[in-house]
Amino acid sequence: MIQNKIQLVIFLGILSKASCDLYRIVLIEDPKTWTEAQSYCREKYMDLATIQSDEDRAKLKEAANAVNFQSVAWIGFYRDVGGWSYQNTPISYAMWESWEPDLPKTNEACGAVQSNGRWGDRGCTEQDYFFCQTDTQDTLQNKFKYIDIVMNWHDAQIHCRTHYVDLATITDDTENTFLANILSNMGRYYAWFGLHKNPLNPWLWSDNSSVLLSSVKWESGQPDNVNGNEDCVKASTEGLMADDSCSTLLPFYCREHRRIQRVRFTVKSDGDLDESAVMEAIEKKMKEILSDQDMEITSSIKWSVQPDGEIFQQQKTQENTQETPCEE
Ligand SMILES: [Ca+2]
Ligand SMILES: [Ca+2]
Repeated sequence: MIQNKIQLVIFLGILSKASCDLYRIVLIEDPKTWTEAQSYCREKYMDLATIQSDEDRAKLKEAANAVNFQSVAWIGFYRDVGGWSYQNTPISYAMWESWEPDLPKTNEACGAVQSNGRWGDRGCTEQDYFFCQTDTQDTLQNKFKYIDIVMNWHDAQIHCRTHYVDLATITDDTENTFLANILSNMGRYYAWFGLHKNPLNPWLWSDNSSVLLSSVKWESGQPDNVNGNEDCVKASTEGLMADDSCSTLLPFYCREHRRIQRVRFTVKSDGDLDESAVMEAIEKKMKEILSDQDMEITSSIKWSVQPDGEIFQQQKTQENTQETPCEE
């Protein structure tokens, strides 16, 4: 007698595949300094939260409301205190006077070299003599030009760019001493050089995302730097920001990234579906998809059981299901 066994054939195909990056803002209520909070977020999540859009503010509010939090907490925004540069190239050599730079209350500051060889930050509208730099590198005498006329920093820069290359860049002790000696020989105290703190971008995000100053929402009257060292930023539950001392202990918001990969499978079978066989086939396929993206399943797969007790539902009609991939 021939045994007539029904062979179950399962065909598994991918109907659609879409991935999207989602994020969530998490409130950590344990108070920390800004730097401690940053380390914590970087270790457990992605970074301190970036609050730059209405969506960010809504997610921040959601995180606060979830635990009925009504106070202020750190976010990933801070003042660029080390932002001294030559034409936006950060300085690698500095010879500040011991109490300088001391202009925390202004966002605009320009650098001057003094006859004692030390540097000071000065209001850019001060009138000072200045040093230009030429395109000749052979000797220090040829490389630098002392201009014995007083101008504000910006006019001095225009003068140097018009007649030479730019305001001077001081890169080591030899150059610094050379310029200081010129000043003391001339009986002058200050001279501008190319050192400048960029006034357009004094604030940075912890995660290095670009700062769109137009989308940054401050509390009214902030930032005021009232303590002179308010280089870190906290936010209200509405996402309105204020500067505060970085050593203040505050709760904080972290940003968490989540990647959602949505894959729709089509399963065809010539018999009744054997759920466990389909599950096994889907699991295999998912591993293939993830390994294509250098990812792996780190925990076991969970299956949602539908109200009728089944995991899979037979699709009777071919619907045109246009899903938005990022909806959870
Ligand atoms: Ca100063
Ligand atoms: Ca403040």
